[in-house]
Amino acid sequence: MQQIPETRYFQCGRFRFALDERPLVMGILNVTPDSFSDGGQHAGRDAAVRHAEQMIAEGVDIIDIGGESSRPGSAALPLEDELARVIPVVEALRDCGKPLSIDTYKPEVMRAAMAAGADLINDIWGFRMPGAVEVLAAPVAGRTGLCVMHMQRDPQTMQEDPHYQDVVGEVADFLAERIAVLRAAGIDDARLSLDPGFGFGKTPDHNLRLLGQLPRIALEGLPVLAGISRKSTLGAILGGRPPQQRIAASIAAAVCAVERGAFIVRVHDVEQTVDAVKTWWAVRNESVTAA
Ligand code: 8Y7
Repeated sequence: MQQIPETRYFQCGRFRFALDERPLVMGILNVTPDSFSDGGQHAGRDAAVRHAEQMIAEGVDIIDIGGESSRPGSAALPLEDELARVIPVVEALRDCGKPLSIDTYKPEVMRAAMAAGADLINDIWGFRMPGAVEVLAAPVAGRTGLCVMHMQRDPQTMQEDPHYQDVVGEVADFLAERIAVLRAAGIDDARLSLDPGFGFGKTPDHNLRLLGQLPRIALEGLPVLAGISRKSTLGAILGGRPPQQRIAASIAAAVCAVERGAFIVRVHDVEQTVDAVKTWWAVRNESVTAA
């Protein structure tokens, strides 16, 4: 008897994505502080909602909401400030029809965001902060998805001479260890996605080796998220070009990632990336119909 291959899924809170369908585009939504002096009391929230609506019109699949900058050298944001920035945006976008991801490593923000309607927790610390695994394993987390990212050291120091014997092997080993911890806590594989963490404690050559060998990161067939958009490796390739002039490079890198099996690409330039991923998908299927 012929075996029908089982379709696998990424469960992202209220949403479920088949892993054999078109790769997803995650749009980056940075929430800046509310300002009293210029735009009014809820300027940060209102600007974020407008940006989200624009990304939805451009075909975004997942919206990644972040209150704290993770850029190299950036400082940590106090808990109360992060909550005040992020939670009103989750509440405002809850019924926008797209899954909401929260970029945070703080268990208190994770818990509040899930209560407000978040579908996915994107943790650059890979759920290593005390209490993070427990929050995601608790019954209230339901089917909330997780993105488990690799980072060497911390955002303040990660770009000071990053070093590996075998970057791809070490990142894969780290992710395997985190998967084991999350499974042991009772978190279902369908909720997990993996991310090598481009730029988080890596040189441009480390990042390019990880991108080139991305299939080695797809442990156990779990979906891989790749975030390369406008990152400094692209600036290095382009002879020191600033972030706003790295758009074509970002789209090329996103296509390289999906070609190597990434299921989610995290990007600033949603419209262009959706077009590129749809085109890649049509070529892969040798048909326009599925796109
Ligand atoms: C990533 C990320 C950032 C990434 C995941 C930037 C929050 C830096 N990069 N999350 N966050 N993967 N999962 O330039 O690569 O966007 S912040």
